[in-house]
Amino acid sequence: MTFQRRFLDGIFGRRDFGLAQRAAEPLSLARRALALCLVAALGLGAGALDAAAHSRLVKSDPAARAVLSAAPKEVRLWFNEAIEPAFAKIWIIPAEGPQIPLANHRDDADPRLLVATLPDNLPKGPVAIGYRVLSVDGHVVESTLTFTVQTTTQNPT
Ligand SMILES: [Cu+2]
Repeated sequence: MTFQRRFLDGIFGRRDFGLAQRAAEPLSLARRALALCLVAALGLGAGALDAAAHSRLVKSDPAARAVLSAAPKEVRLWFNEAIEPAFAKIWIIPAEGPQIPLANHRDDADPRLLVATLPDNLPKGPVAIGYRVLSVDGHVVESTLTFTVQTTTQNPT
């Protein structure tokens, strides 16, 4: 584990883990996460076995790129394996300003489901959600998803 960490740090540098916090490009983030896992797999010589143990998002509600007529009350993230909420983080990435952390909890009926409560004053337009979970194999998986809350054109005038 220590060797693995040092190996990764040597290649990517520690600062890279903080990059996600200011990155606005989900694609490059996803690529980076994939690269991390591949490098880790090579470093371990475990190949497919290690990649198979890596947490990944399989479904979400709202779905990525969904366009909604009303602001949702929560974000639900389903993973391919059980997630430990204590080591999970979900946050809103505003167009400007600091991240807004969201309280999250695991669904009692499904250990693979993480639920984050959204604020009531969620602005209309695109909403970017960041999430970070700890895989069973010890790798941190971080990515984003974006959905859009439609601007209503109802004007009571
Ligand atoms: Cu992994």
